[in-house]
Amino acid sequence: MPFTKVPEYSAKHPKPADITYEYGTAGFRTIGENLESTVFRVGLLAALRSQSKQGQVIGVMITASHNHERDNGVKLIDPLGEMLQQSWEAYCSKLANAASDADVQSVLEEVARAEKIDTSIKAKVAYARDTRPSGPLLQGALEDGLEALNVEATNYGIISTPQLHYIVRCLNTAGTRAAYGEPTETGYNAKYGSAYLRLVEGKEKPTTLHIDAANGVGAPQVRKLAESINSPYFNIEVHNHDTETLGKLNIDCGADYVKSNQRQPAGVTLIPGGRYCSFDGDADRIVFYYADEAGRFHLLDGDKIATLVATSASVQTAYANGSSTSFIKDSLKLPTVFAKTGVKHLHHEAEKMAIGVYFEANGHGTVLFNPSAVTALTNATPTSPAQADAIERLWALRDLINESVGDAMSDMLLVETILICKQWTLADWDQAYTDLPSRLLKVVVNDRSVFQTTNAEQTLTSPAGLQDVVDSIVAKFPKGRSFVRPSGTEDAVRVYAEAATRHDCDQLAYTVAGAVFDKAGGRGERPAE
Ligand code: G16
Repeated sequence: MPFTKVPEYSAKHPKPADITYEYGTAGFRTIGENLESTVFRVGLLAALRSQSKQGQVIGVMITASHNHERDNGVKLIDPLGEMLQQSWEAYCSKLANAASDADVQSVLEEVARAEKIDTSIKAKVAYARDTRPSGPLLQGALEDGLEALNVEATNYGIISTPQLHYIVRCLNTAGTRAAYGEPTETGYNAKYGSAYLRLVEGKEKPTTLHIDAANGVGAPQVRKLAESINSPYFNIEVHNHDTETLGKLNIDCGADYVKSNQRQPAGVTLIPGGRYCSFDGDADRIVFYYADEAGRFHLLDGDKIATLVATSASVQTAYANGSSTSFIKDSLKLPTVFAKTGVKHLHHEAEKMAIGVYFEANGHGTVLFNPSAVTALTNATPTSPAQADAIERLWALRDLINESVGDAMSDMLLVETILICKQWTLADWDQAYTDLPSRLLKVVVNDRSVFQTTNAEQTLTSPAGLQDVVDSIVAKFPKGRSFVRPSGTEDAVRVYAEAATRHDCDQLAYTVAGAVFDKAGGRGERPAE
């Protein structure tokens, strides 16, 4: 029997009795030291997932991305580098919560039966982790899970999340017409670096780009990318690059900090005219920013990136600033649709479009070329040198984009390319439309699972009556919009608000957050301005 060794291995990684795990927005996320049994079990499920895909390589990434350093997480990556098929998320949660070692074996048998898996197929898994201190322990647990099912496993070390997505896609497309590139760090740098140079060489050179790497894995990786590009067209200075000192990851820096606090990260002094961006802890998000002549901070977030990149269509979440949505619809005259928070939801919507641009306001996103667009490009016969050049540039653009997932480094090169081609400063880019003031708050409650939503997470269906309260508060503020949803990566409820003025927006956000706190079991400090 294929699973007979499982209970013995499982006994080395016992599940804490009092914790219930859930495969959330981006896999499992919680305090790192509580994740050992879960990561072990994800290793087991990765094997089955690979077998269900006839032995294609499945990725396992150990990271908690933008979350606190004490947290960690784990997620599965499907063969084309996309997020795990959603119907398998329930298996993940069920396996993670199996009470005994024997139950772990039974759940695996159940999944194998339900999915009609041929367990004689050799399973293959590629795995990596970020720089978190709990990473080595969790990696050990994962390796036990892989060993228990005799998986052919490859460790890609400490790399960014999007690099692992890229590698998985490369491994599974090697030798086919859809070959994506060399499945190595060097191959990644060569592919994106050379596409970038194909697009920008000959244009005016950009000034230095200052990168806040959140003291995470993006710091060493972006330096290697720069070494590979080795050109005055990519002149960077990396800040917050300390991946050694404990307690620094994502603290007062990184894309999430900059977006949430609407201010520059610690360790970076903004000089008017300077160009700045921030990655998050595993380099799958990016936001840009600058200071104007008066020293005022200006943020260019995922919405601004989407509008810069939008050429065909774009997908947003409820967090998208109302101004960006009107700009895409009314000025660019492009369709825009809304999806639930989580790259996994946006990705599927964008796949339906010929060229789909999707970005979350927090800086997660990418561009997808669907097969019809690729075929059209392949069959295009240029009738002039200008057309031939345009076609070549579209191919280079496709090579520049990490289609498997949102990727801070590839998105950074994409934005740089557009700015260089347009000869735009960050301030020029910012002129396209003015964001409505917005605010994102966190409320800690006794039980966030009572929060349920509909309408792409913009309307609460539970707790009963709370949406009416939110609506009545919103109605008092010109251009007011607010919604409440449970986080899928942190133990908190998120409150988003926007309104015509900064003062109104803050009042709206704190009033809604206060109502959530009072009516739905708030814990700790009541949110206040
Ligand atoms: C993850 C997801 C994102 C999501 C974010 C916050 O980001 O990949 O799609 O927007 O969590 O999700 P939530 O509001 O449900 O906590 P990351 O950068 O942590 O991987």
